[in-house]
Amino acid sequence: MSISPATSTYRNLIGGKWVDARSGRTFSSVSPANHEEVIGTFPASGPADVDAAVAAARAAFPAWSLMPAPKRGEILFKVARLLAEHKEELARLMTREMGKVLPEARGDVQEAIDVAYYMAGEGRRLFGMTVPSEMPDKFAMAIRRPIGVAGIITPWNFPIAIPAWKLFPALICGNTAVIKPASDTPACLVRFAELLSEGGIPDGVINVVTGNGSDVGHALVEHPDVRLISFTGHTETGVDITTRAAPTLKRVSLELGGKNPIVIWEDADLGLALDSVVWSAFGTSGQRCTAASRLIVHRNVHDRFVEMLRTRVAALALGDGLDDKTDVGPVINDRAVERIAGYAAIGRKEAELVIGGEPARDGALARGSFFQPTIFTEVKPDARIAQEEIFGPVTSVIPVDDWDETVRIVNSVTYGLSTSLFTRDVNLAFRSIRDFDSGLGYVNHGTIGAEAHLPFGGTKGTGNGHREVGQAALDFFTEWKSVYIDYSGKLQRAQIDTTFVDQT
Ligand code: UN1
Repeated sequence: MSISPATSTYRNLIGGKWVDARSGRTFSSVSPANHEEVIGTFPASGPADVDAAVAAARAAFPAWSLMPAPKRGEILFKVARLLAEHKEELARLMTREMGKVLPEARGDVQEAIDVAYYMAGEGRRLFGMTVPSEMPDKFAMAIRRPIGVAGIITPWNFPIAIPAWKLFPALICGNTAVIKPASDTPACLVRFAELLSEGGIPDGVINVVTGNGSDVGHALVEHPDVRLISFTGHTETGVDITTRAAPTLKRVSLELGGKNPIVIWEDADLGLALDSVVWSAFGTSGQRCTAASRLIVHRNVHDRFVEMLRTRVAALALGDGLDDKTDVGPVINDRAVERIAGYAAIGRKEAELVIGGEPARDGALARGSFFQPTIFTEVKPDARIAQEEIFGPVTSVIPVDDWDETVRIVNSVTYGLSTSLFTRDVNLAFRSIRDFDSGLGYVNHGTIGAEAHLPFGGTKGTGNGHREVGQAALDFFTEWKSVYIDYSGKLQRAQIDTTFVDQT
């Protein structure tokens, strides 16, 4: 296994070799904090590169899937240790490439390390089931089987954690993979793949193809030898992937958008709610699927809370995520600034602007893609800024008076990823868990910060019913095989020769 050169020219990883795109074309990744800083150049790949990567993954499948799972786990343990050794280097690369502040980038790498350890341990479990047979002298069990080549398409907002969420369960279950990283964060993924290779993942078991969605993504999703697709990103892309994957009957796992509410009840600890809101709404510059983009606040505390929030947000420092004085980094690129500014303009018509609402271009910020942390209040639950995912540092306050109305508003969006309630009332806390329609529910904690060993995913338009990480990930990346071993030495007909008790 050769390592990609130390220069800023990166290559695809296909069958253990670092190679250029067949076409020789390249694209660049630039820092969102400073567009003059080029992170590197990458292959602008196409269908021929995808074909080669899928062929390599397919060729590597028999040996990898037959390797005892505990041995695959040992490799993942080594990978986990290597990632931990390189945590700081990976975090700095991430901050340069996609902008999140360094402590958050470290958290992103830590999430990958956590998943690596968890899935490494799964190598000694991958529990199936044994059940008693309805016949005498007959054994019945179900075992998990690897499926084949997984196509993994990852976003830029968690450029190491989310590839880890998808890759490590895929690998421990015995699948091989072709990964297409987001075009905004290829360097993070290539460096991650280098460390995986160094940790002992055999050639061809993971393959990396960089490039855009229409050239690489489509080819991967439509490829007849790819059996699984795991995707995190925009809802429209998720729908398109589902459609393209249908003719070859692929299994598809989607993690899509969110419009996550934090409900602040009149009895809440407002100081705690404030800290949590600032973190959930403006962490990663609001670019998390789990970001709190709706604050549903009881009227009795609304004015006080909004004033507390305005004061805190006014003091947030925007800047380069590598600078430890920075609270909020850039957004991913100038297209994102334009999209967010478009929503801010809509918000001005629909609601009252409390603070922010503009791109941030003072001094050094002009070199990158920055948007002011923005709050609207008196937002109607059905306003566009309260319904559509903005994916930026913008949050909408919706005042409420009663609980039933609150539940209706929480559930009034097409998404169902993460919901949160701040209250001291234990009855309301349990009702929120029962009644808020979401895949993640928090009490006295913001909407972000899911841990790596519980299922992650959402209801309604957030996905298609699958969950990532934890045990749930194993269900996506394996297929069940039910096995019956009859040691009676005679024909025993299921459902027919069962004469022990008269069931009539
Ligand atoms: C995402 O926003 O796409 O719970 C993932 C969290 C993180 C993962 C977020 N652990 O916010």
